[in-house]
Amino acid sequence: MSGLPAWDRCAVMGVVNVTPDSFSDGGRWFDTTAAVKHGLDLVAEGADLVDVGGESTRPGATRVDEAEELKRVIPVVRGLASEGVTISVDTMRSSVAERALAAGAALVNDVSGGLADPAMIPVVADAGAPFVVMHWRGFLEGGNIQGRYEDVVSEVVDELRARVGAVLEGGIAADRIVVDPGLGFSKQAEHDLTLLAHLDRLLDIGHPVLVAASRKRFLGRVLAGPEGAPPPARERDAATAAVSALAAHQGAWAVRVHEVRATADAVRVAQAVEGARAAEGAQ
Ligand code: PMM
Repeated sequence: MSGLPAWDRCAVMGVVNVTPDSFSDGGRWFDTTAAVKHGLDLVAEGADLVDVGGESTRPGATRVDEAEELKRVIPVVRGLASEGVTISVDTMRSSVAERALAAGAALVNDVSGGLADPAMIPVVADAGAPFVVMHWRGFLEGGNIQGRYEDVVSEVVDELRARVGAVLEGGIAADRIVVDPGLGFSKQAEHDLTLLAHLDRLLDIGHPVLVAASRKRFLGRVLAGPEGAPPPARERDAATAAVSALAAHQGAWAVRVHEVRATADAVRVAQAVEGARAAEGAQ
């Protein structure tokens, strides 16, 4: 396999969290059969690939041990792969990535960008698999939850460039690297919004960009307004689809979402608008 899976528009990555405690959908798909069925439903709704994860990354979450993560993730990857689904595995552990790739996963999505486990980059390099490098400043505990920036866009871009350098040095081919601003990871709502306003700067890094805004806190803040209480995570799907349209319009490679249908429509609309622009240019 060379490069990344290719689509003719921004891809839709549907999320299957096989966890009892993920912040937006924890517990709902915490069983192999239910998780595989959910992944297939997401594909039927328009997902191009499915991101399977067995560890919650929400602030203050305790890490699951390796055996438990393997037990959650691998059967779901196997089940979806046997149905021909393109799968990414959302893990910070090299052992889980390695087993998931052997079970049929097509790419590795590591929210730590290879920082949490030094064996991650060699494992992905050996497998020749694509790798998502997310911007990460460490586990979400204490002062790390909020994140401090003088200039969030420049700092995230510089830190991502440094990680991409390390990943390349570790032997992962340039055409298999995706970057991700890590919305909500050591970032406050205004940081997330500023990053979305400057996706062009992330694209300038020179790798496809993944945007994972789905149901995140900053959307709760936007919907709540200055005084109000944020709506619960599951009431943030229309806002998520709005971000999907904006991200697709700006040239994102993929958007990672829990509710696929509205985002599948959003990326199609963005593609149609882009098609109209291209047709005009061709006249
Ligand atoms: N966010 C979450 C999990 N995995 N992967 C990438 N690449 N980027 C993200 O921003 C990201 C991720 C946390 O969200 P969830 O608990 O709702 O799945």
